[in-house]
This record gives sequence, C-alpha cells and structure tokens, in this order.
Amino acid sequence: MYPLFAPLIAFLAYRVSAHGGALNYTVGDTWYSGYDPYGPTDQDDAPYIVQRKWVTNVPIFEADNKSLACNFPGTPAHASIPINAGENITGVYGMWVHTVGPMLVWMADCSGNCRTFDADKADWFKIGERGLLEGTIEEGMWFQRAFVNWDGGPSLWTENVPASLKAGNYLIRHEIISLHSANKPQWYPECAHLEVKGSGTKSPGKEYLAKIPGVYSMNQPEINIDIYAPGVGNQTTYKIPGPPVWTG
Ligand SMILES: [Cu+2]
Repeated sequence: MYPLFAPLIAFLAYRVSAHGGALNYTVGDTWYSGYDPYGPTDQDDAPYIVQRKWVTNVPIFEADNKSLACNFPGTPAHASIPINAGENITGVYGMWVHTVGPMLVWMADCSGNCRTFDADKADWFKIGERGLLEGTIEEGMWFQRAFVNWDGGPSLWTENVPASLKAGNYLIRHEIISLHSANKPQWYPECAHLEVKGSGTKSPGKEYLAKIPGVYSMNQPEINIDIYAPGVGNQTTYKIPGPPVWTG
C-alpha cells in the first residue's frame, strides 16, 4: 500500500458510512468550524470550534434518548458564531444520502454563557423547518431529497435568525429526521453556539417552546411511520411535529 492512498481510503470510508451531519457553518462569507467526529482528539480544546462535540455520525434511534438535544456527548464548544439578528446561517454538511423526512433548525437561549449551559435545561424554539415540498411521502420531493448532492459536494441548508430576537448567547440545533426505515426513525442532531447581536427585544412565547427530548414520541404518526405502507406513502401532506416556527 502506498502511503499516498491512505487519505483517499479514509475519505471513502467516511462517505460509505451513509450517515452524516452538520460539519461547519457559514454566516455571509465567514466560515466557522464544527467538530469533526472523525477528526483528531485535539479538537476538544480547540479555541476555534463552535460546535458541541459529537463522536459518531450514526443516528439516534430513540425519541427519548438523552443525547437527542446535542448528540453524544454534546460537550460545550469553546467558540461561538457571532451573528446579527436578521442574518442567515448556513449549515454545511458532507455528502448527505437520505431523502425522506423533515429537517428542523432550533434555537435555545443559554441565559448567559453557553459554555456552562446544560442542554437538558433548554427551551427550544424552531426558527425553520423543511418538509415535503411536492408529491407523495414515499416518492415525492422532500427538502431532504433536494438537499442531497449526488456529485458528492457539500449540502447547504440556510435559515434566518429572526430580526427581532433579543441579543444574547444561544444554542442553534440542526436536526435531520430520516424516515426511510419503516417505523425506525433516525435523528441526526448537532448543536453550535451563537452570539446574537442587534437591538432586538423579543423572545418566543410558551406556545413556541419545546423540550428535547420530549417533543417527539413513538406515539406520533409522523415519527413512527412506515412510508411504504399503503395509505401512508401515497399521502401528499406531512405535518412536521413540534411547535410552530417562531419568526419573531
Ligand atoms: Cu445514514
């Protein structure tokens, strides 16, 4: 084996795992580094990483899993992404391969420093959600399907931080729920730290807030779903679970 091939093989092994997650973020032209679950361990102390630690891109399969909020182990990041309320943030994924199921971006107020904030205490609110755009549940055009780049390029997902949101430190949580396995939903969550600036004064009301875990259960037909079942897969609407999106 020529040493030259080693990086290529590592790259292929990474891709064929058929799972993924948010690896990096951009705001405008600025790039912020996530935690690479297959990267070096010195990332743990890296002052520039904005994302909470996760160690595998294998999904979470349980709606009540303790790590559903910020993946496992979810250790706080050292850095945060500065962003003005009203700006867009883009989650940059490696090659994504799943095509069915909703995608949601949540935020939660750290009420101070996110480095010492326990995600168990978070009151999450949605700032964006993407579901079935057209066609049927089984074969239609989901945002998740449109998100896939079969040429292997990164997949980009942009949402807006509401302009009226009060300044402060927040978690941002990107979540893809993949529903291609019958009655076996897969969750892919990652969290990053945000420092929201601006003159906003608003916070979402109670009706927009949810606990994670808590918001999902296997009693929900949108979660415990067999997309191949007659009468299910041919439906043309899909109700994304959880509270409504807060737009400020
Ligand atoms: Cu996968």
